[in-house]
Amino acid sequence: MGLFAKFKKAWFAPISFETLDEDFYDNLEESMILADAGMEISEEAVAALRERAYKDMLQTGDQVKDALRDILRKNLEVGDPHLDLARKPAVMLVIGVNGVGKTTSIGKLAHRLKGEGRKVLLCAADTFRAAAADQLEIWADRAGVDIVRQHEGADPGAVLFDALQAAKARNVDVVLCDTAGRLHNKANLMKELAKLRKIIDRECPDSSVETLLVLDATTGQNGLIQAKTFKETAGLTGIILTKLDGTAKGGIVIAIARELGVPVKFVGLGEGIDDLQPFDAGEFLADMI
Ligand SMILES: Nc1nc2c(ncn2[C@@H]2O[C@H](COP(=O)(O)OP(=O)(O)OP(=O)(O)O)[C@@H](O)[C@H]2O)c(=O)[nH]1
Ligand SMILES: [Mg+2]
Repeated sequence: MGLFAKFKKAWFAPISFETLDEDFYDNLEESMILADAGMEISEEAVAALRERAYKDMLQTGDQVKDALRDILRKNLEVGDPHLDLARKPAVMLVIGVNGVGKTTSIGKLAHRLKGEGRKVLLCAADTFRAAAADQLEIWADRAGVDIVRQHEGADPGAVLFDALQAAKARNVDVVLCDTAGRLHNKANLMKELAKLRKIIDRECPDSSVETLLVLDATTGQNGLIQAKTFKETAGLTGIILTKLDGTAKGGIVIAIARELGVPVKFVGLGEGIDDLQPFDAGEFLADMI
C-alpha cells in the first residue's frame, strides 16, 4: 500500500472502471470536480480519456486507470519536486496565510533534513504574533536543531539577518525561515516578504533559495486564489500542501500544479513530526486512482 492509499476514500473509489459507458465518464468527471481537481482539468482529462480509450481500444479497468494516470501526470509535471539545497547555506523562506501550517511544516522539515545528515537552523521571523517564536522553538527542540529568535515585535528582517550570519559562521546547510501569516494588511505582508527576500539576496548571494508557499488542502479552491496573490508578489518555487489527511479532496494537488505552474514539493499528512512526505506524482496517482 502506498503513502496516499489510506486517504483514497472519496476520490475514485466508488467508480467502477470496467464499463466504459456514458455513466462512467459522467461519474468520473463529477468525482474529479468534487475532489477539487477543477472543472477545466476534469473536463479535459475525461475527454482525453475517451479519445484514448477509443483509439487504443482499452478493454480492462486497469488499462483505463493507467491511461487516466498518464493523462493526469502531465498536469503534475511542472518543475523539479525536490528542494534545491545545493549551495550553502540554502535558505527556505516559508510563507502563507495564518493557520495553514507553516510553523508545523518547518518543524517536520527540520526533522527530515536533519535525519538526512544536514545541519539545520530555524529562523523565527514571525515576530508579529505573540508566542510565534515560542511555538517554533518547541519544534526546534523536538527536531533537535538550533533556532535564532528575538523578542516579540522585533523587525523580521533583523532576525533573518542574524540567522544568516549565524548560518555562515556555523557552517549551516539549510536555514528554514518562518514568517508571519498575518500583518495589518495584505500589502504589508507582501512588502515584508519582499524585504526578507532582499536580505537573503544581499547576505547570501550565492545560496540556493526557495520560497515555499504553505497551502491548507482543506481550503480547496479558495486556497488557490490566495496562492495566486503570493505567486505574483513573492515568486514561488514550491508548495507545501498541508492537512491532506483531513480532506477527501486530493484532486487539489492537480489543480495547484496546473493553475500555479509550481510543483508541490511536500505534503502534510498529520500533526506529528514524521507526517511530512516528499510529493511523488507517480505514487500519488497510483494510490488515488
Ligand atoms: N491534520 C493536520 N494538521 C496539521 C497539518 N499541518 C499543520 N496542522 C495543524 O494546523 C494548525 C496550524 O498549524 P501552524 O503550524 O501553527 O500554522 P501556521 O501557518 O504557522 O499559523 P500562524 O503562525 O498562525 O500563521 C496546528 O494545529 C497544526 O497541528 C497536517 O498536515 N495535518
Ligand atoms: Mg506559525
